[in-house]
Amino acid sequence: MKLKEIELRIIHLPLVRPFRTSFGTQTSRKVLMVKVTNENGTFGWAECVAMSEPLYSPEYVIGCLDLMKRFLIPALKSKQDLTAENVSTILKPFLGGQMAKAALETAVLDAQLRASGTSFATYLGATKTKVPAGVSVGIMDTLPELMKTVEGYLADGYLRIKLKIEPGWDYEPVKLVRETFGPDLLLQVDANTAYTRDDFDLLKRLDEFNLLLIEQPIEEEDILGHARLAEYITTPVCLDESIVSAGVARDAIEIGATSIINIKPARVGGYIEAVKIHNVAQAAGIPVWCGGLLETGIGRAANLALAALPNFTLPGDTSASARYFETDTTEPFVLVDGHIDVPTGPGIGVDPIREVVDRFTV
Ligand code: OSB
Ligand code: MG
Repeated sequence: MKLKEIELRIIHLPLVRPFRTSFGTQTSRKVLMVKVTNENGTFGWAECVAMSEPLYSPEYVIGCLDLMKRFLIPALKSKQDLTAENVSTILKPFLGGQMAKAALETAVLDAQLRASGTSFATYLGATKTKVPAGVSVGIMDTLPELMKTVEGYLADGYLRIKLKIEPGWDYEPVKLVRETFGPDLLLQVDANTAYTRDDFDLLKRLDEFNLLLIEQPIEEEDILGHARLAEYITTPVCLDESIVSAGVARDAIEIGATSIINIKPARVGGYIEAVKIHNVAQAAGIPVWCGGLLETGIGRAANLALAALPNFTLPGDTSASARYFETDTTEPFVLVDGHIDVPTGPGIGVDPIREVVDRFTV
């Protein structure tokens, strides 16, 4: 294909409740939306999941916008024979920018698949028609508030609870949730790099709660540190921030730093790289699950397709629209018996609601 036009817009959606992690509190979601249109008139949509500030990853919304406008889009626009499969090669000379690159690749892939009448699920190799949903629970001011929130999510039907932790909000909340909701609750924790190599004894105390996993306890560059921790504790270590490519995933698995992987397509440059990580992990007997970055329906639709691949054997952070937004950019994704249906239409299988997108555009 040859790109004719690219529309970039930033929308600003309020979150239904603040989401606090070890790196900060979010009360709203600024999303950079991308629409590509080809010379033959077919179009594709994607959202860039970078946050407003570079706190989870070095990328941030305005930085992505600048990177796209200045470097990435001109490179793609100059190609006569653009395909989703060659986007990453074309953009490779520009270092970093995985989230910006992922958004562009995904929009091109959406256009390509809409044109051929193929769904993301089929293209990526999905084997399921619905996926089990977990939910990520932020850090709260008080334990009663946490109990009420978890209780609400379990009543909604979520099949797995992930608690955000940080020093000072770890042993006690995890203990209380485990004791209150019982040994059968699928429970895991996510530290977003809040601990250090000096905290291994503290993290070992979590072993008694039979957690599914502990996600990214220490800093992202310290893969060897995670391997040491994995030897020291019984809770399986799961990397998120550290896994930026299939090559890093291969190495992290080999040195024993991760026995489960959280795959976020945007963190690794797109869905094509995400499938490579899925395959690397599968070959090594390492299960994966699909993470989230507070996506609106446009991003969520594609994540659900990815989460339907066979080695995604744990519930993901692919929650229902209502977990995040009063009004979503698409028809809302809903939970049915703790599962969300994988879209089946061409491309990502959903369309942005133009009126909503226009209303929230800043
Ligand atoms: O580490 O998984 C994470 C949200 C923003 C940034 C990082 C993370 C998260 C989540 C929420 O845990 C996942 C979601 O529900 O989209
Ligand atoms: Mg995480």
